[in-house]
Amino acid sequence: MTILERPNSTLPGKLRGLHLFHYGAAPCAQRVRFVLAEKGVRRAADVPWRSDAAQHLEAPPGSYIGRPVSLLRQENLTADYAAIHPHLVVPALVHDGVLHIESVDIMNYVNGTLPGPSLVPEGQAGQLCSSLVKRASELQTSVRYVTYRWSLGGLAKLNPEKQEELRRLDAPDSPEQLAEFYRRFSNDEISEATYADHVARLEDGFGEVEELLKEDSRSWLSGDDFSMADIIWSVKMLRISDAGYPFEIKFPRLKNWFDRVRERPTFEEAIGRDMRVAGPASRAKAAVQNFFGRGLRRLASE
Ligand SMILES: N[C@@H](CCC(=O)N[C@@H](CS)C(=O)NCC(=O)O)C(=O)O
Repeated sequence: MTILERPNSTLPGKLRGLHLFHYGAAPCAQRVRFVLAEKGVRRAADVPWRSDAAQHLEAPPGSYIGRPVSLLRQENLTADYAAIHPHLVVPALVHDGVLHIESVDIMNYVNGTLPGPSLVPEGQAGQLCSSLVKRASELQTSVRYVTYRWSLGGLAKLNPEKQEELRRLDAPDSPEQLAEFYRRFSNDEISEATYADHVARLEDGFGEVEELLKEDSRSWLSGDDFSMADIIWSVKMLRISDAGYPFEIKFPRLKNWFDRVRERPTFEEAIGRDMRVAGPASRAKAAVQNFFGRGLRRLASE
């Protein structure tokens, strides 16, 4: 469990109930929202993420307050947000004044602490679920590379002043090393071979899951019950699929499983409604890149 005992901001300490600092299209936040939805926690109206107005401090019982931090507008790369999350990423969850970071830890915390069906099965299925979650979270960095290269592109580049500001804001011991990533990305220092390597790593991971789905007629990734493994892999697949990767050709069983995940009302509640603009925009860009032979489809067919 990753708890920040003494955040630099006084805001988390003032919040009661559940508050989620998140972003609609961010897979790391989507997986936490998906867990919350599966646990039956309702989504109250969003409030501005910095707000400490009296009416925004207390989440109604059985609900969480969303505090969207726009990654598009780079609100995460600000001193105010660094005071909440020193690694400058979403999500962060506050529960009764206690600040939690790291999405997988948050998923486990929500699953273990709140009532509702457990999203980690018992026994062998539970072990499989945990190893699938671990494998997916190891691939998070590769998702970042693919997203920046094929979905965000020039939009996400920072000018030299902003790069320097970010270098000062980022915690030197941050496991994300976001300032360094942005510096290399913004100055075109990441080679095409590096990007291709991250695509290959993701393909290895998706290939393992495809094999698992070949084994028997399992309903969900870890067995009969929908679990944390389905949540983490489906949001990863959504991101890479929207970036133009042809899952239907390369991994048809995964595509089939994913279509079933999407049918869950909790998927719509946690993810679908946030992706009404971002999803089509990302897919349109991916389609153009694929049309001109510069998209993920080219790497997939090699
Ligand atoms: N290890 C972190 C990683 C979180 C992360 O990478 N979040 C991404 C969104 S999925 C982010 O906020 N990126 C900020 C940026 O790219 O500027 C976790 O799992 O919570």
